[in-house]
Amino acid sequence: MQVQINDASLELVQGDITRQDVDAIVNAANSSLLGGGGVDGAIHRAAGRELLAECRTLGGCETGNAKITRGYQLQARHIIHAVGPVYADGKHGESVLLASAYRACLELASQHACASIAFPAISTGVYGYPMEAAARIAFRIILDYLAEHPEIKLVRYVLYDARAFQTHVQILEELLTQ
Ligand code: AR6
Repeated sequence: MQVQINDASLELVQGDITRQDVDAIVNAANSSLLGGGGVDGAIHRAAGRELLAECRTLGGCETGNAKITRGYQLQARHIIHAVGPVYADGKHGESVLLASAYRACLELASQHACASIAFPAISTGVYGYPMEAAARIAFRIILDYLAEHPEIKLVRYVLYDARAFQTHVQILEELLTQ
């Protein structure tokens, strides 16, 4: 699925974030920035050991924020390590923190001249954020940002499995018809 916002595209694809040929890919990291499972593990494996060495110099990252590194063995020039919230019950500021993590990634992409960026569904795996709610927040932030920042030409949202992909298509269609 592809949506046009001025000169930019928002694409939804099913696939593996580590294999995206974009300027920057986003990692769903934890606040240590020293690796983990899920997307984080896959990115560290694909980028190689130099990534961990650079991450060790960053001093971690607070929830709702993001930090950028080189992409090493990835096709992507940069990796933006975002720390989404652990979902408790929706009453602990999770939505604000998730929105803030997405916005921080987009701002870093702008600052580092990344015209194309690929996101995974941050916080929807180990961190337990309900997928529909997370998708609404992610798309709202991305669509608003693209409308105001012509330097970003492509946002690709990468869903790992068919069910997640279908859910996201449905949510984006809903948002666009509101
Ligand atoms: N490409 C795209 N999406 C993926 C991939 C992939 N290769 N692998 C998994 N997903 P998660 P979180 C999907 O758990 O919830 C780590 O240990 C997955 O199906 O990677 O933010 C970190 O170190 C899910 O929908 O990230 C943290 O400790 C989504 O990506 C913690 O997990 C995110 O799942 C972060 O948890």
